Amino acid sequence: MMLKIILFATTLGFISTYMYEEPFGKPIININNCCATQAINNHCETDKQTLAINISKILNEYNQRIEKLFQSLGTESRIRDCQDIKHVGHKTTGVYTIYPDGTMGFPVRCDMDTVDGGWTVIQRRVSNSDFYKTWNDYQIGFGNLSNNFWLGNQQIHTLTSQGWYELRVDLKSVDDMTAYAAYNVFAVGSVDSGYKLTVDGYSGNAGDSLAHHNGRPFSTKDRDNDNYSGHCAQAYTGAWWYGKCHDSNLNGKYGATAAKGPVWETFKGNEGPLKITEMKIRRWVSKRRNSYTPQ
Ligand SMILES: [Ca+2]
Ligand SMILES: [Ca+2]
Repeated sequence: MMLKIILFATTLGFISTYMYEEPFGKPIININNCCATQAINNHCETDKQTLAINISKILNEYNQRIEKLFQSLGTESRIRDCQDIKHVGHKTTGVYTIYPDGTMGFPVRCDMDTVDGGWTVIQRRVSNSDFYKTWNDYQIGFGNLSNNFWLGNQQIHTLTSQGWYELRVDLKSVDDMTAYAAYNVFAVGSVDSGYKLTVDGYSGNAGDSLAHHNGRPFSTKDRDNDNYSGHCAQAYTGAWWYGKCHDSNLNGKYGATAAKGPVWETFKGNEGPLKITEMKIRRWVSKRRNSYTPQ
């Protein structure tokens, strides 16, 4: 199911890119006019299904070609994340498809506005939506890349396995105060580790509300991996790298108080659910690595 969703999302990118350029020398399909004049006709559904299958075949073929192309070029030529999207010349914040090693590619939101851009956004909340979701939901990701979403623990793990990543957390309170927390080191482990969090090297003005969570596996309402006799995810209506239980809870219930909301304790406390949160990661590139010791 996950693969299908990712494939579909990926293929949308291909349609908009490749159809426009008519790669086969002629238009492949015309989605908009399909069945427009015979919407009640049963043939319409059959035609649509045939069309969908044909599109899938074409796009799968393209995926394979791109995969072969990447293999022939080597790892350095892949579009691995939003850092690479930036380097190939995109300057606008929005949704792009990336191709981390070992994947067929998937869409991500790139923040090209915050401090030099090149950020791959892994979490975003800008309005009320349901984040009280299951382990499986957090594993594969959910939401809409244009507003509220969790990218997916598996995708975040894949990304942070490609190199050395920094994390930036941007926060806005209900009274429109902004603050950020940055970490020189950010990684999420494999599923076998429970998507364990690694963070280090804090800077910023929001305070360090992640230190407590360093080294903890991820917990959800249906998976208790915390360091507490009770069930942190259920007690605080969220999903996080809970310890005993939290200093931050950015996936908490939107607007909730009593530490159950999306809070960053060192910024607005447990009673200050945040209005806007964004977690974004960026791969260190060599010119900036000089001042730090690689792991
Ligand atoms: Ca527990
Ligand atoms: Ca606390």
